[in-house]
Amino acid sequence: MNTKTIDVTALSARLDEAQRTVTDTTSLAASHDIGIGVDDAYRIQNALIDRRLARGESLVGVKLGFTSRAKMAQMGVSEVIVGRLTDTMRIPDGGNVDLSRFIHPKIEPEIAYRLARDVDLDDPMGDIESCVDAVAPAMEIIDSRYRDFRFTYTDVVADNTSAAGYVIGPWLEPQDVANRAVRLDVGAETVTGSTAAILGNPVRALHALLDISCRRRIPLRAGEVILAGAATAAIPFTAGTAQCDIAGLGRVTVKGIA
Ligand code: OOG
Ligand code: MG
Repeated sequence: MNTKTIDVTALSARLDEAQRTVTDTTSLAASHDIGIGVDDAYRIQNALIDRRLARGESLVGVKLGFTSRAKMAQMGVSEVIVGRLTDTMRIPDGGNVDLSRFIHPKIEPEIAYRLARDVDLDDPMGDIESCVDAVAPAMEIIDSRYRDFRFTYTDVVADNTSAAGYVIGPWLEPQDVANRAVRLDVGAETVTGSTAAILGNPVRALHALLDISCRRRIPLRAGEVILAGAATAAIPFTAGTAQCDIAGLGRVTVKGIA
């Protein structure tokens, strides 16, 4: 019988330290002599979030990852993942962010939903769409704590899905956001795509989230934000303005300060 267990405390401390000291670390899987399963990875993520909450941060939402093929192909991971957003990750629309906070930040275009009501985690077939009261164009700053953004599926779950920052544009009435043109400009780099890349329709990200949240007991509370996952591959976030335009939803910007 294998009596070894994963040291959740030590592994979460390592990722927390990497984030706080802006120093990359190596794959947990590679440095662990026994496999880290998906359940373990979410336990490490929980412990990591608990450390942040103990320092006074508060939970403000959740994010999905790998809901588009562009992201799956870019990172070599093909299953939807969920991470948490805290208040210190929020950057106001049009605001500045100090890039020295991050190890090797990238930015990606997202759709944000807002919850008006708590979601019942005992009803995986529940109507999560009816809990949403607003939708907005958004961007996510991702900053893997792993060297060169190289990780396994369980590594990235443990690392709170590379979550590092987010910015949300003007909130609008809930609406069908399928097939909207997406454009992200960062300095001389531009990436274009469609919201259709997000599981065919970003609303499916809500259903995927409900399924994972019910299984993993990830609370979804009134007032929280949901990032549905990037529609395109991420691009390096260099100094200057990053701007995301989503047809019919409008624009969101953030300025990276070197
Ligand atoms: C993981 C985060 C993926 C998305 O929108 O697909 C993600 C990563 O790419 O480092 O946030
Ligand atoms: Mg993302």
